[in-house]
Amino acid sequence: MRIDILTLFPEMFAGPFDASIIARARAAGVLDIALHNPRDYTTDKHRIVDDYAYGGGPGMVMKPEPIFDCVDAVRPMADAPGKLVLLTPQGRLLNHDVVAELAEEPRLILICGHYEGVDERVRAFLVDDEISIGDYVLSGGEPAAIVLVDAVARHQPGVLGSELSLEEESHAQGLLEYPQYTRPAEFRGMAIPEILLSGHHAEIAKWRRRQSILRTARRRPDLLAKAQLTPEERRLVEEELARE
Ligand code: 6GU
Repeated sequence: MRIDILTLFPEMFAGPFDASIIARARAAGVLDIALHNPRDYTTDKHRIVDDYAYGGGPGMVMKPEPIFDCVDAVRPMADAPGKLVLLTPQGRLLNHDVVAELAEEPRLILICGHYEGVDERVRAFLVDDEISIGDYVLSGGEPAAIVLVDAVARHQPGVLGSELSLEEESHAQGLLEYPQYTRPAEFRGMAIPEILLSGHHAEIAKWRRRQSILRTARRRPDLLAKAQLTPEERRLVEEELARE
């Protein structure tokens, strides 16, 4: 997958893209990331990328020309035209399904918004999609782009140790993940659940499913409402929550 990122602050990506999963995906050749600065596509002496809002009001707005010109230059840098995504708190909320959908694209071109926003003509006439990572305001789209790239990279073939870990993971089934333990089996008087030492794989799988369901019921009832549970599992939730 190819990802182009248009940003006024390319230096913000150096750390996150050079460590862990993203670095491994890039090294393996399944993820090709290129950074581009719209400021390099200005034509005036002062390389101005923002201006006052028509109609007045506080804050600056990103000018349309450097963004349109940058996109025009970046498009032909790879074969696929790419899906053009604006990162903005006004976008649709990123979740597991949206990540899985974006991960299927051969190419994404991400635009990181800044200041009070971008000129509306970028939204209306240039971008294909708008994404937000949550209901709070960041000072720019860069941290959101990093989140999106990380989440999408995990879906690329060969990036995780095994493809199974993606399916098992939190949210893939619409449930939160079950509790995980590693050695030692007892630490400062805290023992792990005995079932995990039993070697009964089917019983362990049942325990984990139960833990996932109950944890989701307690912490994220909104997710549980949408999850695929058997009538028996629904009963279990009712019983356990009634007890608390
Ligand atoms: Cl994508 N951008 C900004 N500036 N703030 C956000 C966001 C994006 N997602 C949540 N808050």
